[in-house]
Amino acid sequence: DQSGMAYSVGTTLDRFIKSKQSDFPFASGELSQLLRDIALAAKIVNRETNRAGLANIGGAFGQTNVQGEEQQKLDVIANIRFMRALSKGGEVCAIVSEEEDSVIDLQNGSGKYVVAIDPLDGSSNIDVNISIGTIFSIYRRKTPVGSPIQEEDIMQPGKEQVAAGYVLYGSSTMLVYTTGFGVNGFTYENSLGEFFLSHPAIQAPKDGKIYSINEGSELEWAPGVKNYVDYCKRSQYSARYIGSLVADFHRNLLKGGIYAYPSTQKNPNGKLRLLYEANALAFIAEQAGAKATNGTQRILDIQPETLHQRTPLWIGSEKMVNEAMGFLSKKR
Ligand code: AHM
Ligand code: MG
Repeated sequence: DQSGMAYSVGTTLDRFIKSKQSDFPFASGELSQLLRDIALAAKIVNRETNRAGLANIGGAFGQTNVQGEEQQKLDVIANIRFMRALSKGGEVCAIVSEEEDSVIDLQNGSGKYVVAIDPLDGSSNIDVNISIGTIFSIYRRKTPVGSPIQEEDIMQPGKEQVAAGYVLYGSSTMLVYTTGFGVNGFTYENSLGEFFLSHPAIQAPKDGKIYSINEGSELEWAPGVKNYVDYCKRSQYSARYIGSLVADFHRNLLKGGIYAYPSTQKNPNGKLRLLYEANALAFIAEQAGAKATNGTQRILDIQPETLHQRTPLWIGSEKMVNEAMGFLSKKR
């Protein structure tokens, strides 16, 4: 519960996480530690993204790594940073990453948590200095701690998440997360190297006037999708599409809006990944009073079947998502 807690805007992330420990009276503090590990990796990735444009002239700035190797791509670097933070921290037993073909079983005898992560999402924006993001989901493993990881530990529906969040590397860097007690946002203060609580208890507007969809795919859409987008135009909504899911989602969460990556003829399941893209944002959306569906089913109820499975995604202000579903369900 948010009420009566001794924190205010200006609280650091560390202090906030500590103050929230009482949300989990019987917990050992491992989830809190895991969130701090993720925040630390986020700071490192933030540093790397900030100097990304210097990569080519990196040598001159001493940016080639100690082995003298060439600069790696930012998404690979981000994956390495998060993998390292998650595996060294000790709380995690297995990781699913967009950058890894299979599950990473850390063979950690004490880790309780499974993490699904997209270390750096928005690949088309990485090289051109446009906002990108990290998305993460945290689950408690189902089988006993210390035993080998099983499918049921990994293939959990989104409603089983114990925490989820994203980092937005934008005009400023933010970390937004939930542990199922509302959503809180933190802004990174570069010179102090700290995240500060800047957006406490985020509530998404119930309705909005922004729609975010890649209209380049219009010819591939089902009639319902086209009809809904036409409705958005008749209603004189604003089209806003960055092409970075975190950034598009974050804007709509704060301002009111809908993001859609629908099924198309070519890709009946759309493009986005259930385990490390849709689920985390769906959890955050619901915690902020917004909504997320694949067009027929609540995202958080979907039982995953494969690691990298895709799902259509309609996410954002409740009224807008409901309206969109109205159009999708009509035959023509
Ligand atoms: P990625 O994982 O390769 O970065 O792809 C995911 C991204 C999302 O951030 C974004 O919403 C979407 O792909 C944009 O796709 P498109 O360019 O097809 O509109
Ligand atoms: Mg991605």
